[in-house]
Amino acid sequence: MNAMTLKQRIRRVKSPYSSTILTGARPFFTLTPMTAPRTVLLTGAAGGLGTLMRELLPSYGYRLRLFDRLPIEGEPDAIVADLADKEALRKAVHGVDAVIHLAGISLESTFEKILKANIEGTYHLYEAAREEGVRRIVFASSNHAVGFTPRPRDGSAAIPVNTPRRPDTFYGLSKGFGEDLAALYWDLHGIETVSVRIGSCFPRPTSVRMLSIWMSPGDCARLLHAALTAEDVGHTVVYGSSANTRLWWDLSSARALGYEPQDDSEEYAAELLAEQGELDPENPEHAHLGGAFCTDPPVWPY
Ligand code: NAI
Ligand code: 15L
Repeated sequence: MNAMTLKQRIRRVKSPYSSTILTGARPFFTLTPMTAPRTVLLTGAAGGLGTLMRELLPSYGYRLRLFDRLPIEGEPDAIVADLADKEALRKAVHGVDAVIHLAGISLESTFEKILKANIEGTYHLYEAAREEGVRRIVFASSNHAVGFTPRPRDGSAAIPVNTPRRPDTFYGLSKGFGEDLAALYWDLHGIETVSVRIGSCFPRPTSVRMLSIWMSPGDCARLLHAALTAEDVGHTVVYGSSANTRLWWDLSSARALGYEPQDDSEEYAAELLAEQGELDPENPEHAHLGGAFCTDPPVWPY
């Protein structure tokens, strides 16, 4: 447990854009309410998950500001910029209540590309948030931060959220970096983050492995909403998935935020098992959480 109280942390953060003054002597050290963020920056808005969330999150009352290096059809106000562009990021976070950070390379790539987009890019985002007084970030981490963890076999315990990191790729390594950056910005600057180790979030699961880690788009929106609105999260790491019958990990830290998953991949099980068969424990692609990311090179389907 950290020694400093939440209020003490908040006092240390310079935010010229909010109005509640906590300390008379230092008018720019302020508290921005975190329980009901309205304007949320969605980075990676042009991507697969960004597109799904653009459809679902507005029904929770959020006004989304969109950011991606690619333009988005029908969204002339979206900010088209790279995470390397610090000035664009600073403008993008100006005045928002929270950020959902999805932008980045979402699969394995070269170290140099991962370094630019996922490591430096995430650092630039946190720096912009610090400079502009943003109080809450939801970071899209990944199961690949712990991808070399052996998958639970029948009867063995679910993987806890504090399992040691075992990245399966440079990509997974960058997600571990993002989680640690989030912890640092909480401890040092009082910026709260929920790091969501997403399993596989697609309209439907497409592999037997995904039956254990799938998160339906509806459940993803529910989890992001919980991560944006839960009180006093500090830095919290959660797994992101639906309430799958074959779940491999422990969802309790996500549930503690108020997340109540509604979906279960089991409705796709018969079809996928008939197509692909049961996972074979002798096959290295099937032995670990990260699936084929644990092979060199990683191959589809994951
Ligand atoms: P995606 O690849 O479809 O979308 C990523 C978006 O980020 C793209 O629109 C891309 O243009 C943008 N982007 C990449 N580099 C950028 C840069 N340097 N500057 C600005 N924009 C940049 O990926 P997807 O599936 O939508 O995933 C979103 C996030 O969630 C990623 O961070 C990914 O690692 C994470 N995630 C996704 C999972 C999933 O099942 N979809 C599972 C685990 C993690
Ligand atoms: C991820 O981290 C990827 O971004 C996504 O495309 C899927 O491959 C997912 O993991 C997975 O493990 O299925």
